Amino acid sequence: MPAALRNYDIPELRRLDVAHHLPAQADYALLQRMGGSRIITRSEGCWIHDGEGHALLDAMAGLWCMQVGHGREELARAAYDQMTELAYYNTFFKTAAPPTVQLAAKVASLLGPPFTHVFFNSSGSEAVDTALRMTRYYWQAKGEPQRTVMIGRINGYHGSTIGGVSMGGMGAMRAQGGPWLPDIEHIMQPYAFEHPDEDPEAFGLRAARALEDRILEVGPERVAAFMGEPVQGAGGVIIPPATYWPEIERICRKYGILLICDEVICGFGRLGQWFGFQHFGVSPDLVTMAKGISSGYLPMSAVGVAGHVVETLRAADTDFVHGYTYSGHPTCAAVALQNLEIMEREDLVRRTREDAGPYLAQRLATLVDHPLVGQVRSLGLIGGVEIVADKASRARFGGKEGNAGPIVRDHCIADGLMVRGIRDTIVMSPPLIISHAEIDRIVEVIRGALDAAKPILAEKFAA
Ligand code: PXG
Repeated sequence: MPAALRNYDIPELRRLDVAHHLPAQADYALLQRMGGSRIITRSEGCWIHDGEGHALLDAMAGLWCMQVGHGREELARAAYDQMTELAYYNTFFKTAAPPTVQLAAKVASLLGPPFTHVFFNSSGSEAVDTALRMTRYYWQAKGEPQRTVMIGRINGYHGSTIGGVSMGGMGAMRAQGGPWLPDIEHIMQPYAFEHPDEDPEAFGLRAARALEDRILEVGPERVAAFMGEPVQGAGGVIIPPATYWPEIERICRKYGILLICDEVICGFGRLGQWFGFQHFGVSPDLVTMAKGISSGYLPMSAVGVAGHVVETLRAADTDFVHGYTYSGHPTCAAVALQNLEIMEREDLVRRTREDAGPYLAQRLATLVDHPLVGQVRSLGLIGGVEIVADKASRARFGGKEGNAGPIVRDHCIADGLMVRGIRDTIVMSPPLIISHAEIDRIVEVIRGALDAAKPILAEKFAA
């Protein structure tokens, strides 16, 4: 805790917010009508506090990122110590700082074989751009420069840069502008809930085979890589059937294309293993990661690179002309190292797998009797509650996607629970330190919000 809590002039801050600040992903007219953003002033553990005295249980861990929770003095100290010794230096001049090199070795060891190396950036979007550029460079170095086609998925999220939106399959983002990068294809997502008549395992295979169909359509000699999140996060917490990833891997190997797992959300314990690919039992060639690597205390991201890819880059014998001012930032690296140290000391990955994750699943399961709940799903500490108008037919409110989530979410937030409403799903991704009592609270608030929203939804979307 800071020595003394600062006193803020909240009305003035909200006025300045409207007058001068354009926040991320917002409806600026709506924000103006609301009189500005909610000002969050302090936090500890799994809780955030706003300037008007409300406490909210942070079931989103910031933005899917604060594995060790809020208020860790050790991380502040790691930043202070590094800043006073060497706050910043670059990695362009054949130079590197101690924590940068140590973090690379640490992340490579957590990834395990065949991973040997790591390329650093600051954000998840930058990691995705690095993976795209490295993939192209790799195929050039291999003497197959015609392999430029990347394959992603509908509702995949890979960031907000032009590269990230191009690779991603988010309809609302892609509707704003374009043209996006050429040579990027999108296949169906493994969203079993939408295919109730199919056996989930058979559906998983069918969804994966959409990759093979697309490779054959495009021409296998033109395909560079497939990129996917082990569990689609921002796409609504879509957990694929167990058959899906092994089949994706088999297809990538059959056609010799690179497999890229975007672990920006799934990495660093979220699914109960250090990385999501470890849970699903596959072995990618590149892994993008961010968020949990530093628990969001400072911006840090990375691309894990398998040894055989590194060998190809080395054989190219030219500069990989890519990098950012802040690639391998020493202070961010020092904080990330300390964050991983805390995660290991507190055994947070095992705790997620064996204790908190199963407890969340068990508690979410108590919601299935609710008339609005079509499905609950979770893996480790990521979860979703899918809202339906009719349980038997799985019909959605208003007959199409996206009407119910935000309404139920607003009730949750009003009752002190920060969750997201993605289309018709309430999603959560709490800090890995969350207690059983806090998990109970999440489920209790969601039930209350569903009860409160039921008549509103029924009236608004009356047939
Ligand atoms: N890949 C994945 C899988 C992500 O979830 C990014 C890349 C991009 O990371 P940066 O650090 O550039 O934001 C993400 C980020 C949401 C939401 O709507 C999700 C993310 C970011 C912002 C909002 O749930 N994920």
